[in-house]
Order: sequence, then C-alpha cells, then structure tokens
Amino acid sequence: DGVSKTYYNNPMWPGEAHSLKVENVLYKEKSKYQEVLVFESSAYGKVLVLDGIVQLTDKDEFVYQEMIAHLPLCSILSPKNVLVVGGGDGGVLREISRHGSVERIDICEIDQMVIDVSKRFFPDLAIGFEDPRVRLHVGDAVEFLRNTPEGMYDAIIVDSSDPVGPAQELVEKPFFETIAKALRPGGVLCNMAESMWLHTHLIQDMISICRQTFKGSVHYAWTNVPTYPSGVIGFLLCSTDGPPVNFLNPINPIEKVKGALKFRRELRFYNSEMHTAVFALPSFLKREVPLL
Ligand code: AAT
Repeated sequence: DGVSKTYYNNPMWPGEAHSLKVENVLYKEKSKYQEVLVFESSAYGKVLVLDGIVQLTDKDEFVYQEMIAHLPLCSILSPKNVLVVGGGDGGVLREISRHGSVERIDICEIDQMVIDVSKRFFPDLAIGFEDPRVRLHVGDAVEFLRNTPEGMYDAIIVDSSDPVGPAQELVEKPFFETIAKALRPGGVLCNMAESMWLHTHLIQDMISICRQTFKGSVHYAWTNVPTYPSGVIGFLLCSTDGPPVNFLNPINPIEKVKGALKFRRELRFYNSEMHTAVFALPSFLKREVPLL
C-alpha cells in the first residue's frame, strides 16, 4: 500500500518505520520547503512531523531540547551570545532562556510555517519565542552564517532536520567552516548528530570534518528519545581554538545557573550527572568510528 511504500523507503532508515497511532490529524500543509503535519497521537500527545519524519512529541520533546541546549551552555562560563540554527518550534529557545548570563539569542529558521504551527499547537515550546532576548531571522542558515561577523557567538546550537531536505548543506564542510568563524575563540558548537544505530557513516563524516575545522576539542554524546528512529539521538560538541573547553565536566553546572525568567518549568532530564554520562560510548561505536 501507499503508506508502507513511503515510510519504509525513507533514505535515512531504509527498511524500517516506527508507528504511532493517529487519533486526529490537526494540520497538514505543504510549505515552500517541506510537508508540515501535526497530529494527536494516543500515546505521545501532539506530534510534529516534517516530510514524514517525527521532529518532536509532547511527551518526549524535553529530552532533546534540554540536552542540545545545556550540553554546550554548561560547558563554558557565562555564555552571552547564542545562535540557534533551525529549531523553529522554540523548544531550544525555551531551554536557553534558563541561562541568566545570556544577553542575546539569535535564531535562524528557514520555514515560517514551522514557527506558526508551533505557536498554534505547541505553546509549551513556542513560549521560547516570548523571551525578549530572542531575535528571529527567517531564512536559510547557510546564507545567515555567511553574513555573520567573525567571533560573534559564544555558542551555536544546530537544531536542524535530517540531511534529506532543506538541511542538506548543514552537514557539509563549508557550513562547519562558517560556524567556526562565527564563534569566538574557545566558543562551542552543539550539533544534532543522528543515531549510532543508523548513521555511523554520517557520524564518521561529520566528525572528520569537525576535527579539521575545530581546533579545540571534538566529542560525541548521545541520549535516548523514544520517538526518534532507533530511539537514540547523538550530539556533536566542538570548540574553536582558544581557551580549552572540557566538555566532559560542566564548568557552568546547571544547578548553579541563575535563571532569568519565571515561566520556566523544572528540568525533566538534564542535570550535571547526565551531562557527564552521555559522553560514554559503546565499544562498537568506538571501533566503527575510530576518530572518536
Ligand atoms: N526541535 C525540533 C527538532 C528538529 S527541528 C529542525 C528544524 O530545522 C525545522 O524546523 C526545519 O525547518 C529547520 N531547518 C532545516 N533546514 C534548515 C536550514 N537550511 N536553515 C534553517 N533552518 C533549517 C530536528 C529534529 C531532528 C530529528 C532527528 N531524526
């Protein structure tokens, strides 16, 4: 049938599909860049899907958003200028807003429809846009970073989709080079870096590019998100030449971070013990990706 043909042929994970029972389709439109779908599931609350790929669900979104934001921001002292690439749902903004030291949060999301849909269906995530430190730029991050002044950011968080649609260029070397330039010396990048069960080659490629591009340190971390394919998602943490960054032990522990806004609810996943734990890697991954 049409459904299995479509879903079992996703080039990111051929031969497998994960399913959630749909209670109710709430939104389905084609934007300029992708198909945007929101449905109510019976087990995970509302689900945001882009081009057939689950981006987040009400029930487990906090794992990914907390990790991708706090791993880099807790690895440097008093981060001030932060850039988010992608992340149009606002969840990563919500997490960054917990850091009282941050003065400016730029976000570059390509698809206005993702932002609008999040504001309408995912208010707990879109609340991130209400932080007055946030400046929204709607456009392609490749272009945005080409025009970013050198050394502008303390941290850049790449919360982008899988490299099959508008995010294709976001895993290529020229993009990482513009990121390294946009970071200050000793600045940090945290990049969504796929699953060790599905994408060891992609991980290997990204790490080898990043080792050439970032002269500080390069580390891989991973965590579990039940609704992402294989239930696992990774992060690549890199720092630029300059004051050394030791990602493995948070120098700016979240437990001591002074918050800025009162609408935040408690953290549900990230803490300093998790921070250290997620850098431990299984033996098969160390063998298959020798650069780790
Ligand atoms: N926090 C939800 C998780 C995401 S969202 C990824 C976002 O990146 C999408 O809103 C998409 O529109 C945006 N995006 C894609 N390409 C670009 C680009 N070139 N410039 C700016 N924004 C872009 C990621 C979930 C990961 C799923 C893992 N399987």
